[in-house]
Amino acid sequence: MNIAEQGRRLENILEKARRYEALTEEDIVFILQLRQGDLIDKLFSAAREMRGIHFQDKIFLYGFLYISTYCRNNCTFCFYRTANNRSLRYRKEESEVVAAATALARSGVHLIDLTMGEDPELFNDREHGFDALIRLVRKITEVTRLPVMVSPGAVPGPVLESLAQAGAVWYACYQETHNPVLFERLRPGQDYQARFNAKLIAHAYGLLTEEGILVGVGETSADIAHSIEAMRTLGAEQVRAMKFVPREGTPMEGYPSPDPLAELLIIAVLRLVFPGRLIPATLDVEGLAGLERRLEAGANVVTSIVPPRQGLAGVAQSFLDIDDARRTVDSVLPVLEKCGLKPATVEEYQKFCGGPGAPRRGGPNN
Ligand code: SAM
Ligand code: MD0
Ligand code: SF4
Repeated sequence: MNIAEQGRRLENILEKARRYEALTEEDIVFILQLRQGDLIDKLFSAAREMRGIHFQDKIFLYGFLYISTYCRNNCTFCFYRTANNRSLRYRKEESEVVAAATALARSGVHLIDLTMGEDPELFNDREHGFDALIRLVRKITEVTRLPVMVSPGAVPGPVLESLAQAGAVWYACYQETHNPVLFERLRPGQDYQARFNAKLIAHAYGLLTEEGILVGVGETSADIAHSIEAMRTLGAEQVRAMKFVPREGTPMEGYPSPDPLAELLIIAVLRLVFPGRLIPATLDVEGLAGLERRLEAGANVVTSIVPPRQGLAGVAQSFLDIDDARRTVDSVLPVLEKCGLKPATVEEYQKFCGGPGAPRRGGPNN
């Protein structure tokens, strides 16, 4: 296809998206292979236009607390895999988590994300294994009065029910890929279907769900199109793409660092396909320096805001920008302003995720 034909093809796809028509697998694959600056600008501009229709200039800000870095699993991409003896390990006390969440809430975030490895202290097959997490969710909800997201891995159904009863609003659990063969390479020994089902069960208990894919781990463009279809089937209210960061001490340590454009193109496609859903711009991959690009590609949530100097780590990047306070609300605000955006109010966020006028869970795609 010559350049003029590519331009026409892209314009057709963007027009389809503006009419809320479903994009085909071929449309998505076509967008993912774009490498020409002016066409990519058109794509990102259409993604921002769709974001504006649904969210105006309002951006949501998520505080992130990695409360335990112990994990029973051996995901090949993850620094915190059980076999990595170079990984930093800690397990925060309830009082430390409450203090950090309070500081985040005061700083102006809209949500607190409690993330952890599949910590053997909780995943111990004992009846009350998850009680401490359930208590913590109740406490953080009470103290901060903000919606809480839990990212505890693939937990059993009854635990999801208890987390919902304790006040959790969101359950985040990323499949990474919807190609079961690639899944087995990334998450060896883990049950593909059980991980996916956990999100369906979470929905049934009234939790909102976040689904996500890892970018640059050997997937094809068709795999990505298939993941987008799976996100639609799931009805995930928040959908993410995150570039893989090779980490020391892991089997994927020497894997080539992926092309940064790939994540941005996927963010834009997600915005075209799911214009009214939440799409993160994470600080956890390229830190503050990577925020503007992600917002310009159509993201509308800044994630991985971490309180500095409290001994808290990131996931894909353990330390980047944390202790020099570049992953804070104050550091993010000038970037929003530069993009012509501003933070939403807490009330506006709560309207999206549970207050009166919120979209029905598992409801229409847009
Ligand atoms: N342990 C829970 C789980 O796996 O669902 C929750 C936390 S896990 C650390 C959160 C996500 O971080 C993973 O699902 C993966 O998408 C992302 N992640 C982990 N290591 C990464 C890396 N090296 N590069 C990019 N993303 C990574
Ligand atoms: C992020 N480091 O948003 C966080 C994490 C887990 N729910 C989120 C991957 O980038
Ligand atoms: Fe554990 Fe999550 Fe890392 Fe996998 S991605 S090793 S489950 S912390």
